Amino acid sequence: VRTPTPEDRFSFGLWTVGWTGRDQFGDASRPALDPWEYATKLAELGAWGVTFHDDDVVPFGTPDEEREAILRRFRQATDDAGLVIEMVTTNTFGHPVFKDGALTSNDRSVRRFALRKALRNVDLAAEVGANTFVMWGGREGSEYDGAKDVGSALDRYREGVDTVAAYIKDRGYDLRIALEPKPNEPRGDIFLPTVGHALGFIAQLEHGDIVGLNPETGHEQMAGLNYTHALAQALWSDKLFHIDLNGQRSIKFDQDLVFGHGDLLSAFFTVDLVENGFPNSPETRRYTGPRHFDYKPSRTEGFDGVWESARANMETYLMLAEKARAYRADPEVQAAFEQSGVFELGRPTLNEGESVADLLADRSAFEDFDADAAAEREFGFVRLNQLALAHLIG
Ligand code: 3MF
Ligand code: MG
Ligand code: MG
Ligand code: MG
Repeated sequence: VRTPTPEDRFSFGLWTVGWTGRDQFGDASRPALDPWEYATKLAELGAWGVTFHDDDVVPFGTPDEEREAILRRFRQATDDAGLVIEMVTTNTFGHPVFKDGALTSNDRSVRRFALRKALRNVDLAAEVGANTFVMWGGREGSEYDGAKDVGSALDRYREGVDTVAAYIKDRGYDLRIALEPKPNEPRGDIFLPTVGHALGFIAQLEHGDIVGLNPETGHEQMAGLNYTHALAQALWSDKLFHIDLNGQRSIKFDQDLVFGHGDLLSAFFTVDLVENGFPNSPETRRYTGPRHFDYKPSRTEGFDGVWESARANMETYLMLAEKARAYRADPEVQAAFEQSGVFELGRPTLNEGESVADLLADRSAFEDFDADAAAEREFGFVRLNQLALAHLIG
């Protein structure tokens, strides 16, 4: 597989390679490097961009002057390495002040603090040239149903996101918000648990036009859902602003494995969608954002393993992209699409200009329709899937 180049637009969160291995049950298994060291190394590996939480670069509570100095040093390093800072996000989950949430904490003073933290970070995001501002509300949620007025919590969530969006517009920043759904962990239940919930929420916003989604592979799969379908619906809704690629093996804790190290066939179809678009509308509905990884180098790995795992994400993606291209171009696959009705689904159900009255008058559609005969159609989906599998492992 070729080495990744900036044209591939691979990007990584600093907190991915920067994870020191501290988990619920154990201490760090690796030391922490300085943020600029991670950035430089990622560029060497062929990454195009980096992303970060405010606190990944400037530790929580750092005085302003020191903050400026750290940010200058970091930006010097990314500039020198030719890295783009494509997305910035806010840590509203780490400090214990956020233990009951940030924008939806029952404590109003915490909500105001969280908003200020996010707004300050919006300024930073614009300053470093990011186009996307991800909001992952990891602590927005509850363990006990009686402890949260969910109606009020959603009011406050809307108030918070709308305030941030209004601020972005007011300042004229070239920035869009991407909400990141997750069903649980660290809260027992997190608000906006899936892409579908988040789309419903966005529809209730005043400034929803600049609010979209950052779906993560593992987050949808933790809920037993189909990540590729989640991307597809977000894309269909013009809300696929950003993606977090990683690997997850079924419904369990958030594993953050390397992309492809979870459900590989699903990863193949994810890449197929991102690279090739919908079979019936490949040009018009397309994801054009970065190929962003949000994974964790396993706790068993030292720094060799950290860099190897970062490389593995990109390598997997490139291998799958190659295979997905061959899959779509394969005449046998195209024939199987035809037989399967994949193209037929692209055709509107009603004829052009046909009214409901026309449909009701069409006896062939109902009265004379031979349901039993139609039921005999073979779709050939298994063969189609086997062709995908053959491309994947062949
Ligand atoms: C947690 C996550 C987060 C978000 C990040 C926003 C720490 O499961 O996925 O990573 O991705 O906060 O980008
Ligand atoms: Mg995650
Ligand atoms: Mg995850
Ligand atoms: Mg994520």
